[in-house]
Amino acid sequence: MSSVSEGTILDVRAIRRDFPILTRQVHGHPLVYLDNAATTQKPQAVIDAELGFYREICSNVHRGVHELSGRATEAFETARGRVRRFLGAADDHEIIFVRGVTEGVNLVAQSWGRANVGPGDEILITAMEHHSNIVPWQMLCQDKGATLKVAPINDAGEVIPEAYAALLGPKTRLVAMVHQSNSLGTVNPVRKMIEMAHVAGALTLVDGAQAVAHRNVDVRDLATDFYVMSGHKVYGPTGIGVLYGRAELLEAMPPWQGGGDMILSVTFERSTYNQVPFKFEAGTPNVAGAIGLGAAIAYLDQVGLELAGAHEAGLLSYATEVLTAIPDLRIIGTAREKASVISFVVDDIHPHDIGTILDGEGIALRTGHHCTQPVMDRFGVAATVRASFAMYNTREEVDALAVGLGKVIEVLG
Ligand code: 7TS
Repeated sequence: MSSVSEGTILDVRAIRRDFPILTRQVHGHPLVYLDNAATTQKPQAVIDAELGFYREICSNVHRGVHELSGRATEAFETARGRVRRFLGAADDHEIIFVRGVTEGVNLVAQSWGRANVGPGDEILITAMEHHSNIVPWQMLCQDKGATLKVAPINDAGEVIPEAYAALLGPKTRLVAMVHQSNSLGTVNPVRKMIEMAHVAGALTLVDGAQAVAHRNVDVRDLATDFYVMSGHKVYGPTGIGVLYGRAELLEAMPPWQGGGDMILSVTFERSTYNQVPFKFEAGTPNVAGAIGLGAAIAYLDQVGLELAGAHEAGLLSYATEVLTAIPDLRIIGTAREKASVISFVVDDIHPHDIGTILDGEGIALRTGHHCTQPVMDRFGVAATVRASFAMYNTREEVDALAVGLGKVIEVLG
């Protein structure tokens, strides 16, 4: 790995050299990758870690006595330890490997939820949740006769504190909240929101899909009961993610999926279950993915998330300044606390047309509802164009976006 961050400024050029894909051309132009909220690119260290598993130690985990299985198990559990430190959890047993945020939320809704939520109970979410932090709760509430409550947001895209407080009550069993919105960029005051939820007697789940790539997260400092993240948004592989849960909650929760590795003993009459985290990891896990995620975390440790976050904050304010100067462009999401995402619409031009023309210039960004349809409804738009930044992006790429938008407006405006 060539990148080293010295002092207080990120060495972006060195970092870019660590990401092989960034040198490729798209439609005859250098790739300008601004779709990091959908997924980030992978450094060579992560690619090597996945490849290394398949080339050197490929085998199943927790079951073989042979050398390769022992090595694979050790690498898999080392990755779990890295995730534990990354999230500030107390114990490796509190780290459950899942496919990603979507699976993590579904696990909590189906396991904890089905055991603890009943008729008349309430689950509270915010109006800026990703569909993966809405639909699993909706399904649970429908099954159990519970009610889904939604904390509204203001015109800037911030949760309205008084409304949030008013919705918390003795019936609230759990509050599920996004740490950082993928479509607005809003960073929620989750520490305060968690504290308020606990005072009301509710548990909390934080969707950290976006947040963990841009800031240091400490689940014990936040005092959250559950925290979920996806590996692929934090420079790691796809198909691997993490559910953090407080040990005593996880121990009390029933298993969700049944199968190999999650049991202690099985007869046709009954089965007994393994301890956490294995109780929640039925079947052969994504071993290579977990090892790749461990490598991504090691890479981030070396770069320093604080430096990366500061660099991205600089890009966001520069992009905000540049895009604000474009006539007829409206930024959706203007929260005071905002990170790495800029969503916008341009009068009378469909976001998909903007995305297609920009793609022709080698600029990759996302257009659509970003799996947050209620956010689109709240702002009265069907879709937005979204540029989202990672630590390897540059001001020159923001300039390229502005030039590209100039062309779009010339052609379609
Ligand atoms: N929560 C948030 C805040 C997200 O941004 C996403 C993915 C998810 C949950 C789901 O994560 P997954 O890894 O389980 O799919 N967001 C996006 C996006 O903004 N564009 O593509 C995926």
